[in-house]
Amino acid sequence: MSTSRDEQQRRTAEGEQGPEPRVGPAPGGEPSFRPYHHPAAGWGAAKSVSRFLAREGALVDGPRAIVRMNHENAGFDCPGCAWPDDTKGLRLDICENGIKHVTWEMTRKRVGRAFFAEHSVSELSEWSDFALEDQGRLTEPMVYDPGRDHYVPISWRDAFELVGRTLRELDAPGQAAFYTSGRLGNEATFLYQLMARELGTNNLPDCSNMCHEASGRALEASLGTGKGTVDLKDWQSTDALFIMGVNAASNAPRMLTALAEAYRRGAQIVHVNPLIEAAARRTIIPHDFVDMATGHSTRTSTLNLQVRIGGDMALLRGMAKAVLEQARSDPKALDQEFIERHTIGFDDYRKVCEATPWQEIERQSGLDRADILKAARVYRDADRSIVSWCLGLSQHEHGVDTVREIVNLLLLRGNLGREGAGPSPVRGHSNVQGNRTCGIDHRPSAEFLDRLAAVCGIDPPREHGLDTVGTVAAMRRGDVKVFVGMGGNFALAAPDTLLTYEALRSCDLTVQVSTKLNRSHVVHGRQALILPCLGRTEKDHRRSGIQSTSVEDSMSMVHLSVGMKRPASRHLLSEPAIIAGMARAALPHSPTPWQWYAEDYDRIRDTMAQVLDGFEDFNRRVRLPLGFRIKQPARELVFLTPSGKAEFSAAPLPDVVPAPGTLALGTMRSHDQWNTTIYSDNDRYRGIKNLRTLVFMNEDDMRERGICEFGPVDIVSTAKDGTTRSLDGFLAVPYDMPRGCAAGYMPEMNVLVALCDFSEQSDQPLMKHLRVTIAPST
Ligand SMILES: Nc1nc2c(c(=O)[nH]1)N[C@H]1C(S)=C(S)[C@@H](COP(=O)(O)OP(=O)(O)OC[C@H]3O[C@@H](n4cnc5c(=O)[nH]c(N)nc54)[C@H](O)[C@@H]3O)O[C@H]1N2
Ligand SMILES: Nc1nc2c(c(=O)[nH]1)N[C@H]1C(S)=C(S)[C@@H](COP(=O)(O)OP(=O)(O)OC[C@H]3O[C@@H](n4cnc5c(=O)[nH]c(N)nc54)[C@H](O)[C@@H]3O)O[C@H]1N2
Ligand SMILES: [Mo]
Repeated sequence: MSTSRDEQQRRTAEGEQGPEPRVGPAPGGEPSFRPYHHPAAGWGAAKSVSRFLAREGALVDGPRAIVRMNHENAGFDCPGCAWPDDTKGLRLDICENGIKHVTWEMTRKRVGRAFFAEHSVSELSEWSDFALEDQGRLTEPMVYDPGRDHYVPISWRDAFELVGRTLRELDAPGQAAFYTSGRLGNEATFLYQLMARELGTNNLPDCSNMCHEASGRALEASLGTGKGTVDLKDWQSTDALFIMGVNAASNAPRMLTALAEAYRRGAQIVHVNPLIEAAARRTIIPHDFVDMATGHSTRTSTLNLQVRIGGDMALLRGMAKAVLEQARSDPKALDQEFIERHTIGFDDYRKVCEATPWQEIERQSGLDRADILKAARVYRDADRSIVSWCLGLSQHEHGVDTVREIVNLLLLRGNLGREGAGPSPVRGHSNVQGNRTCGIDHRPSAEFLDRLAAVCGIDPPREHGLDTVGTVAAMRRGDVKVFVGMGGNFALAAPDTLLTYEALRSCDLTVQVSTKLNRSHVVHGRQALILPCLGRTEKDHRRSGIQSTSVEDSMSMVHLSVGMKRPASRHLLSEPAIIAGMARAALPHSPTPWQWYAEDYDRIRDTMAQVLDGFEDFNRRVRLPLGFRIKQPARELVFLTPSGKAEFSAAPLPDVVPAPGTLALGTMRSHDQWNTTIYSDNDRYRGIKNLRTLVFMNEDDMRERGICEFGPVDIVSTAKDGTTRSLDGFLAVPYDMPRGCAAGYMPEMNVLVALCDFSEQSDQPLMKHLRVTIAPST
């Protein structure tokens, strides 16, 4: 679909735009809905890739780059998702969405000074998000000129001085916040947190605050580690996989390979999701050339359970209850020895399971007892089980309790610390896990700060800083005056869009370090900078030679990524160089050798090796063929919990059943988007074309409300504080999902997510569980 700029300009000029600019490209045709019956990946994916490459004019650069992606110590890490590289190394382990993502960065289009001279910021703010990003790569630093309402060029030196001066003049360091999006490499991450802490603040909000915060906190509480304990080899040898709350075919497509292999091996694969997503059916693995040629597909599921939104904890409790009931006659149903030696809290957990009536478990999960027993039998019969999950579990009020319930279930049968078993969260951004490991944490531990202080000679602040929600609120109050975004698109990714806009606009200075133009550049503070950086695919040439950066995947593997493409512009700087530039200007008396670090990342790694657990001998180990795996104490059955054991939790079941007349609505991604980056208005696996402003509903819920297919509806969300937010004129699409549930796309629906609606357990915005009413448009 090729609308973008010209069409967009015409529409803008003719005043056709509504008050809110569109997110996706302008419609290229009539919206349509035809359920998709083909296997995931396969030729559908191949066709989509070739169309995309053709549109992006990347036919030459694209394929060559892809061959260099995710290869054993050569080439760059796919900036797509955080799924680990296949340890079999030589296979072309790539996916449709990874290719789109890399090509997106390698586009030949450029946004230079002429572009900014031509278009005022007011004009740009009327453009769709698609059109903004579609202009191509940013090429030089720009500063906002309020008199002319245009971005104008600024030298790197003056840009750093503006940041430095503004930070130096703050009344307190806590008046600045430093956001990270999960693509930032480990070395830049380390420098970034060092800068913030040397300035004197732990205000380090990150995308994780909206993503897997709940998973980290739950695993920390239960197992004394914030991460999963399994790796890809475990996936390749497990007997049963439970895949919960993830749309893998779109968001972690390389998981399809693991699922197909598991199926062929005879493993059981249980999908838990209100929707039956493409990964819960069949796949043709793109790198399996014989299957591609013959059209032979492999099943990727043995059981699908359509829970209600928020009903996962009830299902897990039901499975545990069934296993405990069986253990009365069959002691082998439990791993008694494991429970006695390695865990604490079992008796309380058993009591809470016994005390939770089946009727309540059925009501809260939205599933029949018979179906829950099927899942329990799979779990009971498997010698080794892995439970994997993503946002469908984490972005909820009770996300922490739910992930802890996963661990409870695993502990019952000793599914931890042995091959083929354990918890396996699917992380989002390619280095979001590495960010946390390397210090992006608004609640750092005292041990980490002590080591940082000792090694780096600084006096880091001890009080907790602000997370994402806290930062928006503080900007709005005027308590945070400087916002620095190290990647990402805060304006669109954060909840409560209009309020987040207000918050960013009330800042004295907003700084966005980015590769492409996005909403966060046109929704800005009184002063604003756009600082363009190298992408992961590009050669990073510093004084000591070509640099590499390291990243950590979902399964704790750390490896190097080396860009090989010529940079999009010769004025781009690497992220470490930009951070060093800002830090030097903001901290004139700093003991940290910022420039020296930015010249050679080996020097940063040497310091990291002294500060971070598990990074000993970093420079050598990261250069091993597949990098190295950070030790997971819980995998060795060493639990860094207060009791020194794995801790059962015994939380009561939350009430997630929607009140009469209301629905639970979850926001999610389409197949053709990467968070706030939208590639097209299609969602292939869900059968949608040319439409993003939609809401998926159960057919009976539609009928009851007098809503027909593609009928326009108004959606009103009610927040915890009773305030309401609304979206009008979205089109309803009947979908196979439980009654009482509805779903639609982020970021369009972020307008509905109240800032005050965050989980008490994780502080995560409730992006998967809004309380809404939906009615035909008036
Ligand atoms: N191509 C592509 N890849 C991506 C991304 C992208 O935007 N595009 N984003 C990356 C990022 S940052 C992340 S965090 C991940 C996100 O990966 P996902 O977690 O797959 O992201 P969502 O699209 O939000 O989909 C959530 C899934 O949870 C289901 N769900 C909703 N509510 C519930 C519930 O209550 N229970 C259960 N069991 N399921 C539920 C939805 O039906 C949907 O299948 O993907 C990463 N990878
Ligand atoms: N309603 C709702 N909201 C959500 C979610 C949801 O499920 N529902 N999901 C949440 C989740 S899981 C996440 S992770 C966040 C995502 O939030 P963010 O990470 O803030 O958003 P992205 O869309 O991934 O950021 C895209 C921008 O990153 C910049 N970029 C790309 N590559 C690079 C690079 O190499 N370096 C730098 N410096 N910049 C780069 C580009 O300018 C691009 O426009 O959104 C959250 N928001
Ligand atoms: Mo994420």
